[in-house]
Amino acid sequence: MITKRQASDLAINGGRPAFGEPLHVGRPNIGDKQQYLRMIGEMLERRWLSNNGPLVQEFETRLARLLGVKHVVAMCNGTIALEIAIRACGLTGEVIVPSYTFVATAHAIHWQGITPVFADIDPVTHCLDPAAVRRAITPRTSGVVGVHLWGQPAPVEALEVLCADRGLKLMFDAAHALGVSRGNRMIGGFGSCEVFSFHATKFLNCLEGGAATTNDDALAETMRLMRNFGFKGYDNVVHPGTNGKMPEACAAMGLVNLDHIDDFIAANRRNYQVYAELLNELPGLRVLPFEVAERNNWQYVVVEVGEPFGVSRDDIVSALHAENVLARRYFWPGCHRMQPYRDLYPWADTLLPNTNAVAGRVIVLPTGSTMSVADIETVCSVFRALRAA
Ligand code: T4K
Repeated sequence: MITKRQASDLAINGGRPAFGEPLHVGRPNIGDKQQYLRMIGEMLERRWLSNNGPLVQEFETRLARLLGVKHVVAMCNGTIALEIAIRACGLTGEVIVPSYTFVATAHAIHWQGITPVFADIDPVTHCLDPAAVRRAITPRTSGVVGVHLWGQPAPVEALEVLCADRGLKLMFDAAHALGVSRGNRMIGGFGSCEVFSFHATKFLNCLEGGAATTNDDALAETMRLMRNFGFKGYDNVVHPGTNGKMPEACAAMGLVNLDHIDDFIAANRRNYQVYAELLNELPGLRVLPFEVAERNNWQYVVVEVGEPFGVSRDDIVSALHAENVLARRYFWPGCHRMQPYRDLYPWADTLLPNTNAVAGRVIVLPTGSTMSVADIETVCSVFRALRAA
């Protein structure tokens, strides 16, 4: 590995790439491989592989304790968990949601035959702007799905007041926000319910996985029925449902990783601090800050590129890719500019100036337990060399 890049040895200028192997944004954290293999061996001995097995139950119990929430309903992934939660909350008609999010948030609404109405974001936090939500309410609006983007809490208090005033349901896509607090309350207990993702690329992964969390007993019961075809006991279907069950092998990975969650957060935090220190000193770059008085998981290193940097966001990303640093332009171009939403709601573009601006200036950089400080210093030296080029 080459430790520092100068302008002349950048790969875009014909130099050798800084890294021999690609550095990924979503490289999985794996707490303890031997422990995982042991648990899989025991699972095979038990011959209980799915359908609310003992590992899923343990995962739900431990997560509920971590989040201080009454119910955790583990599911096969975050997208199905969103779909089930949206149905269980009784959302219909139109639902207000940010466009600046992973497309699964919008798809989960659209997939239920509901119209996602895209509201603009606050350009500083990248989360929903409550004033834009208020403007988007129509007689067909049934609810709001806020997103805690990058693990930064959405403006939960303002959204709670607004939704209570207007008789709307409120839920949150908390895919990025495991281990995060707001006002010293853990994300997981806000709104009617919140939905997490434990995809391989999330800082705590279950291979694939998700969960809906709530303090509402009836809602939890409905979601449990929905995730298992509506079965209540053998041969007794009491509710429409689907297959949203988390397999035991996924829960095993979640349990192993829960044992190491503090190590993952510590690695993310260290990485974040090195990036922030090295990049914030370059004019035109801003590393998205987190609220240090709260609990954070530090899992996304989000850099905004402004004019003074002198090199465009897309040229920086191309230069990083040439060095084998597979930085991402999440969540470009915004859901409203992706199919099917671009054709369904062509007017949305004019209503989302902050979304368009932020989507055009963000780069997400590799972090997680597989990244070393030396790797990060090299990645940052690419930015410095580009400025000098
Ligand atoms: N809501 C929000 C706000 C979300 O961010 C997400 C998911 C969801 C809802 C839905 O939750 P899930 O249904 O996924 O549980 C990825 C993930 O697939 C997606 O889970 C995640 N958000 C999103 C932010 O990122 P891609 O298509 O950009 O990632 P992908 O597959 O290209 O992976 C990123 C990099 O990670 C790759 O370059 C390679 C590396 N990688 C990936 C996997 C899967 C590995 O090194 N090992 C691996 O096993 O969407």
